[in-house]
Amino acid sequence: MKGFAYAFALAAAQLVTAHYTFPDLIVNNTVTTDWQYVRITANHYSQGPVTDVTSQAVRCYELDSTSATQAGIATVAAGSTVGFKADNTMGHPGYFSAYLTPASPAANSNDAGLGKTWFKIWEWSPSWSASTGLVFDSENIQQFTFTIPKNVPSGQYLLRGEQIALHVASTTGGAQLYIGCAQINIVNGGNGSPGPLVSFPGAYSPTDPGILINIYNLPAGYTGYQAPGPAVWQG
Ligand SMILES: *[C@@H]1O[C@H](CO)[C@@H](O)[C@H](O)[C@H]1NC(C)=O
Ligand SMILES: [Cu+2]
Repeated sequence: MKGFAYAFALAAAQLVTAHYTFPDLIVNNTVTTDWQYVRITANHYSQGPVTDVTSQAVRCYELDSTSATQAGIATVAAGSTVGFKADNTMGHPGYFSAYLTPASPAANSNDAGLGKTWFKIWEWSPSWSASTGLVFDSENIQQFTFTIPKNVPSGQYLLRGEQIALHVASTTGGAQLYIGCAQINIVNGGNGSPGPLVSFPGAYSPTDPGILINIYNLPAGYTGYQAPGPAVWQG
């Protein structure tokens, strides 16, 4: 009976912490419609995460080669606020970030973002103190927003939004990556030189301390969350 009750409680817990997708780009204070500008992802029914950070899926998690051409390209002003809305409350504790890559020849090209061309523009790490441990202020939100850097050059880009959920990240391949890539055309940009540049896959290793981590039992001498990937480009 004990085993049954445990299994039932576990199933119930998994129901209330359902998985999610990021189908909606937020632009000009408007939540756009599902997959209007975001490349439809392979998990659009299952909502399941990417768990292999070395896979091609870690880039944009597209359903197939038509995902790019079926989504539109949103015009976005540099310096404006954009974001992603999930199809569900994001019940898992995790780390959020956003990346851009120039997209050639256009944001809806399948070849966009294949090289070492991505730079991080925003992140939201859990805070930490010795008395509280890791604190995930971002838990249970349904959307996240951030600014397109003012100095980014105008042009076609992919905007990659991500949450790395860390609730079962204590074993290799346990972290759950939720990903969406919006196709955008940045206007009114500047003449900054974005960097450091990384590729997807390539930016993360399965053993990065921000990816392979037991958030409920931190190692001795822990001093705070170490975000995976490059530093945020300061514009
Ligand atoms: C956002 O607003 C700008 C003008 O400020 C406009 O050019 C652009 O088309 C708008 N983008 C979307 C996706 O509505
Ligand atoms: Cu999950």
